Amino acid sequence: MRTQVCIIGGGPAGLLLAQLLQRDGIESIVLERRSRDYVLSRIRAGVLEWGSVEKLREAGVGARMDAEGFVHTGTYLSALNRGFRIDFEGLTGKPVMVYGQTEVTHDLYAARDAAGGVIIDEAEGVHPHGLDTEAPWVTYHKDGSEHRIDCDFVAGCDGFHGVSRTCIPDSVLQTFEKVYPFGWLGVLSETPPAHEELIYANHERGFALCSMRNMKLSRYYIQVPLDHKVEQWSDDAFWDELRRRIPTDVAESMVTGPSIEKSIAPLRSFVAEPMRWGRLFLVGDAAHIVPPTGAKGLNLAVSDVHYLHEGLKSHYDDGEDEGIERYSERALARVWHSERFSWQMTSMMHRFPDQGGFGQKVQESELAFLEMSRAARTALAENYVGLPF
Ligand code: RFL
Ligand code: PHB
Repeated sequence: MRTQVCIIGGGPAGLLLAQLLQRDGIESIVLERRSRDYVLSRIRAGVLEWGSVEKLREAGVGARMDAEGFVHTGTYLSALNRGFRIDFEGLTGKPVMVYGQTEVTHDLYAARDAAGGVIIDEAEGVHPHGLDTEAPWVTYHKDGSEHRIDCDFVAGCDGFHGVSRTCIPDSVLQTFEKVYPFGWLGVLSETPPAHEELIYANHERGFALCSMRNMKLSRYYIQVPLDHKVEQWSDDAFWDELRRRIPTDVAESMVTGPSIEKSIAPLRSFVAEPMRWGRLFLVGDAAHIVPPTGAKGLNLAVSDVHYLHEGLKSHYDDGEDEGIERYSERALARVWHSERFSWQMTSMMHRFPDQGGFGQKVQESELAFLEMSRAARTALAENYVGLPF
């Protein structure tokens, strides 16, 4: 088989890239390790920056998002069981969209199917070759035999645990990492959201987040120690702990019910540089991870796709390679802004094992300053709604 761009990974980054390329007449094949059911059942991000909303519309996958997503013009931060609002729209002129990553992925698969896009799922042992030549190829196993795809470029959209990043020689690849000493225990429940906007809560017992998917489906998270297991958290224990950490008025009126999903995710900051080696481009979580506190992971995948799409389009349309040569530099500049913001939100909102009473007071003071200072709120809002691509 031959294609122009071989895309490893059928998550949001890989599918969106395939969709945008096809609209410009550039062929691609997506190789995904998992089954489609597995990919479509993963519950992950919930918040889209406005730039991501516009990119999804440009890719022709905005219709259901526009009909079913929720435009949020602000969010709440809470300390000492009392919340205050950050007015995104008033401070920056932009809102965000609450629309689950599961739905985005669903819409992308539907669009790829409608356009006749090739997505090979359950592709095992995917491996790129010849990345530092002009004629790379990718091999994989499926249905008991080995297959080969020859291509012009390889897009490594295979997430943090993918194969693509490991193909860049150690002498070239630099990595930067920070692992946080806690995780998020997340619960999805078929209950109305506790509040019409998201609430990020700082509490001396640990962070909590009230989020939502729609008016009948809510998503909550609480900070837990890294050694905790999902099994040790009954639904009742989860709801009790959540109520302790969020604003009192919200806790009192919150509707609880059985969880339909419960999982623990560790928190990490990670960046791999460069994001291009020869004819391989790293895109999304394959190159970087942010802790979820800033809601940036999926949005960074979208901005990487934007830069790569522009670069590949100039290459095929005009024979101009500046875009692909500067892909890594452009993407990384934006990645580091989001890394900084996500680290800062995480540091301000979570309980660290060694922070003590002094650290807690400093966090509460930082939140009080945000409540009091329009300039501080504007800086937060500008980052949250997303810096320009
Ligand atoms: P993905 O989604 O991990 O997709 C990678 C795909 O590659 C496949 N794959 C392979 N395929 C072939 N061969 C191999 N060797 C392969 N290895 C892996 C995988 O099966 C998978 O299908 O990466 P992508 O596309 O870069 O997308 C990134 C986002 O998924 C991620 O950044 C976000 O989910 C992060 N995130 C959030 N981001 C936001 O923007 N806003 C949020 O509100 C938000 N909340 C979250 C989050 C992530 C969370 N978890 C569980 C990590 C909340 C949570 C709890
Ligand atoms: C979510 O709804 O899953 C969500 C929302 C905001 C975040 C992280 C996760 O910052």
